[in-house]
Amino acid sequence: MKLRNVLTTLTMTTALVGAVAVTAPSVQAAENPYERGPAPTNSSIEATRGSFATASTSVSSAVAGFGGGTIYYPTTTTAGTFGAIAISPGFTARQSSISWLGPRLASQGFVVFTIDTNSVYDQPDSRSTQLLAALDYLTQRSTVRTRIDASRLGVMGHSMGGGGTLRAAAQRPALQAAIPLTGWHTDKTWGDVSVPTLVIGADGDTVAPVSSHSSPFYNTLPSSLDKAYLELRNASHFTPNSSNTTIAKYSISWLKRFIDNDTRYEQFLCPAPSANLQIAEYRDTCPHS
Ligand code: 9J3
Ligand code: ZN
Repeated sequence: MKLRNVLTTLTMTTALVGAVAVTAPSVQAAENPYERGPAPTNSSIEATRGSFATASTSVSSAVAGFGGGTIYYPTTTTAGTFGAIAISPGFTARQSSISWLGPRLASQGFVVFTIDTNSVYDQPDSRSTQLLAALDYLTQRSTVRTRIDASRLGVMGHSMGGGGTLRAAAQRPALQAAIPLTGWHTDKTWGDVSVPTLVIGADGDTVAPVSSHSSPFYNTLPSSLDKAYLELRNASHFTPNSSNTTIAKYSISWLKRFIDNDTRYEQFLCPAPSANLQIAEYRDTCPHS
């Protein structure tokens, strides 16, 4: 090679190296455009609030398809759109029974809709229909719709709302995550679910015992699915009705991992946490896809 060509090659190489170094951060960001908030730590997922300031807005019970509710959302408009989650309460209960999850999850970077059902006596499959109606309202008609990425949605619910969560996952495979909390359903077979699902049960639940609800729910979900089973220790059917760090930290990790594709949270899910003072049992299908 002639000297001039060597110099040209060197110059081009230098320019390329420089360009790669300059663009590396944005290339990395482009690998996951859905990542929101700082890199997580065990403290950050256990904290009572995440890094985003939040606000809330009420939705009237006169709305069609469900019983109204409260939308909790990050106030920033410069961090991109957020994934969204609808959460249903259980039999005879109202949104107040699950409202602690609103600011807890929203402050981590999600739009969270805690709903009331049309009737507090509605059964799980009705709660499924209402959760899906609430998500449609959230993304199409709500005042915060422009803040939401409608392709990244999830569902949660307590008890019959957890049964509704499983049904909603079976009915709408486009959902990205589902988390039934001490779920209750007469249907014990969930092989038609293709939505990543974290089943949370309680060892002392006498209303929806894990042996006849959460455990068979988890076991009958496809073995090929990204799924996990978290059995809370020294916990009851009503443990999900007040602030609970174990529920929060694994719910946040699951929602981040599957709604935001945020693999920074994989460290909290795989390998599975061991049984401890808070966890009676944990099962999963790690590693996640
Ligand atoms: O939503 C729930 O708490 C379901 C458990 C229940 O009360 O079932 C009774 C039929
Ligand atoms: Zn079934």
